[in-house]
Amino acid sequence: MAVVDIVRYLKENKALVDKGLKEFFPETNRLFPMMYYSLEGGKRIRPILALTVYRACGGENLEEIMPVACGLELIHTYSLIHDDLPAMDNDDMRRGKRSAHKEYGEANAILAGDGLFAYAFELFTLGNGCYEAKCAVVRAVSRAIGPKGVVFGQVLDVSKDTEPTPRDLRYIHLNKTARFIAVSLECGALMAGAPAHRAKALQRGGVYLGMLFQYTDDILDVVGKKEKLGKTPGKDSAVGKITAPALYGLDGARARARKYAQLANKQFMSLGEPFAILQNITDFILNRSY
Ligand code: GRG
Repeated sequence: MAVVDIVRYLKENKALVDKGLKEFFPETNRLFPMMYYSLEGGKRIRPILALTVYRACGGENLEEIMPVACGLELIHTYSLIHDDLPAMDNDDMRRGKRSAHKEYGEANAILAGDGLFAYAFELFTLGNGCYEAKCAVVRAVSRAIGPKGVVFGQVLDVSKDTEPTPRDLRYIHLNKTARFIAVSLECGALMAGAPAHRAKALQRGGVYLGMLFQYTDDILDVVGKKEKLGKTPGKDSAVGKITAPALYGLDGARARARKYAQLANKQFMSLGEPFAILQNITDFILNRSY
């Protein structure tokens, strides 16, 4: 595997995504600044994964992938706004500042989320990618985030009616987080016109990467620092959420996170040298502190 300065790679690509997002946010009306407020400050992991895979699959035209990459970030941000609402996790802080409902009130926060969600699908249709690829992106994303994906994962996450089992945890992590990370990789492949078997292989690796991502998120909720996380740690355990450390202890959760990293890397390695950067990203996520 080639030596890559992964911190620099992520920083450069985050800057690229931030620039792309800014261009999609002219001050059209007073809703747009409220939507943009919540967009600022994220790590941009999902769009970076889409860009990375797009390039690894031979894609060379940023104008083709950028609207899709930004659309993914809009949907992710929408999910954070709604996740923070009093009816859900009731978080006052997000991305290092007041969460949307604290800043603008609950009704405006809900609407800013709705605006981001709808605008994302408009972005998926923009750019000079081919019609079939855009359609495939809309289908794949809708499936990953809909009633058999993220929304269902969130239903399980907010329900407190059963004694949690390892199976419950796996199912929540898979639906709430992993499917969305996985579809971000798949979108990169689809926009680059990669063959279906390659897009599927990337999606499979993305599921392991997404499971790893949620494990490290759970672990950071226990050991992370507020200044680095940009949100208050300890909230999940305080409200009795089912998390990896709650079920397996910190060491057990860390061991399982390493296992998911290995599974992701095995899958990415099988795809050949152009995809090696995904192994660097996996290792970064395994060891992340924010
Ligand atoms: C239809 C997408 C959709 C959602 C509706 C509200 C809801 C249902 C789902 C919430 C899902 C959720 C918030 C999952 C947590 C995923 C997660 C690990 C978030 C943190 O992601 P980071 O660390 O955050 O990438 P930044 O701020 O860096 O982008």
